[in-house]
Amino acid sequence: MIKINLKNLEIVVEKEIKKTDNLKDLDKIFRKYLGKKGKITLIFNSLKKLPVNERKDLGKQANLIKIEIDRMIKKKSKEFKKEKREAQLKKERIDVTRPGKKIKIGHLHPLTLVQREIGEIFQSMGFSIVVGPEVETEWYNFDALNIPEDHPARDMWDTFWLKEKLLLRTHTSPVQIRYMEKHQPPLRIIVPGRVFRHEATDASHEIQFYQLEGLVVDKNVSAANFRAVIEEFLKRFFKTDIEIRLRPGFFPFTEPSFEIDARREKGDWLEVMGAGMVHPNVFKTVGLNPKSWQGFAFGMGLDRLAMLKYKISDTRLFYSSDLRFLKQF
Ligand code: YSA
Repeated sequence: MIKINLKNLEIVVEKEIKKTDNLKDLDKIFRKYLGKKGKITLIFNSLKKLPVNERKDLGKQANLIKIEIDRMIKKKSKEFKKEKREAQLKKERIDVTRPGKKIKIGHLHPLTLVQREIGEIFQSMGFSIVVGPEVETEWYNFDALNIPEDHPARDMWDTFWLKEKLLLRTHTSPVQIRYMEKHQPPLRIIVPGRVFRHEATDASHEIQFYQLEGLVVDKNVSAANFRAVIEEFLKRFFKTDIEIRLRPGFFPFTEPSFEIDARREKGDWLEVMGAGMVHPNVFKTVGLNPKSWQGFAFGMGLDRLAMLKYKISDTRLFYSSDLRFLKQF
């Protein structure tokens, strides 16, 4: 006969269950007692060998303890499942009151800002904005501007040549020609855009940079008008005292020609634009009579103006894609 202290067994199982901290161990306990070869199952299996009176008694007790163990295991299992679900909920909890992640959006490049601001100033002075192609013909970039093939001024504007007399424009001046071919004076335009030069870079020179061309053609236009317009523009653009000086210069498409330097707070002079009175040959090229029309034109370096405005010491920073630089604007 199997001798088992059933009451004692119940206490032992209870302790075992208490000690477990996971479902897997709990399952082991189940199998140990109630599984196919479990201790309680074996008791049931042995019952038939017992005399009837003992059988009844033990069978009843074994049944009671089976029910009890089963209940304890189920209870513990429920606890485990609840704990697990709570932990999961805690982990996955969404706090709808938390501020969202801010999506970073960039901002305009300083050269774009400067180009737009300058555009607005000139528009308020009655200028229209016109654009032209970056890939230009040799004719518009040079010949039409009174710079024939053997002219030494071509050295000053070495560029990147493409196929079939096409090139990357060295300045925005070709748009003067393109515009005057199609429009009759009086006219007043500005032409912002990118230009290219095949030259060594340094703190004030890049191989690509931005210019803003200006052209005014009318019956009575003088260099004094040019100076007045430019001074007004610089005053509005810099909003601070800026010194300028006009130096005599040379451009084949203007006569006379000047170069304009600017500086602030007695710093170094920086050449910011070339300019002059439209050359008679340029008027003739576009079919205008130089005796009837006069004009002034200028081409300013936008990068240089931005350098002065924001006190930037090296023009190459504009094209460096360095966020530490760009984030300051
Ligand atoms: C002159 C007379 C006109 O009737 C009209 C326009 C002009 C300007 C002429 N087309 C021109 O390109 N002159 S320039 O070679 O002296 O350049 C004009 C300005 O561009 C310069 O004053 C300077 O501010 C800027 N610049 C020139 N080379 C540069 C540059 N900026 C950055 N990098 C370079 N490599």
